Amino acid sequence: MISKTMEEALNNQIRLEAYASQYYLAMASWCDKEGLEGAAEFLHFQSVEEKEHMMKIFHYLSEVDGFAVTPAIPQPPLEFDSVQEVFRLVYDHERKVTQSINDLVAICYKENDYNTLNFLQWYVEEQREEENQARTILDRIKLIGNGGQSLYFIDKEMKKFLAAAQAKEAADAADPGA
Ligand code: OFO
Repeated sequence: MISKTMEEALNNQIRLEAYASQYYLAMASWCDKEGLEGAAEFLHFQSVEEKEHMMKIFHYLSEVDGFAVTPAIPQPPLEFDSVQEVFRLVYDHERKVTQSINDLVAICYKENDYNTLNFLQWYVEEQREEENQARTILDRIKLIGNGGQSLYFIDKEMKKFLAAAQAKEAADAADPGA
């Protein structure tokens, strides 16, 4: 059992997660085109993660007798000015998602929906980590700067961020309650 207000709010979140998945996929493709293999792999991985975030809500809605709406997704941008711009946009988007999760939590209290509140705890934690990760990447890119070999070093760093994200995913899968 879920209220219409909560159902609609969760469907909005489904749309946002789906857009994040497409957005990061478009960024991955641009990075590939620019020869930034490490950044592309990282963004492909993030894109799949966002799809999983979407599906988790999708299944939750079915479980509580709600209706999960398959979202229409607007065309994301396909061209970017620089790898720095890409990760600034990732950071902006993650902050937007965090705000949206916080709004959902506020609705849970208004609706006395403690099931959904409990379900959303995973997202609260995930957003803290994702926002922190995006900010750290952006800081690292700024630190490396715009020198001659900067793109080479940025791309190398991105492979390390990917390895860390993959290790975290493996740890979460091994111990989902942690
Ligand atoms: Fe779905 O966590 Fe990023 O946006």
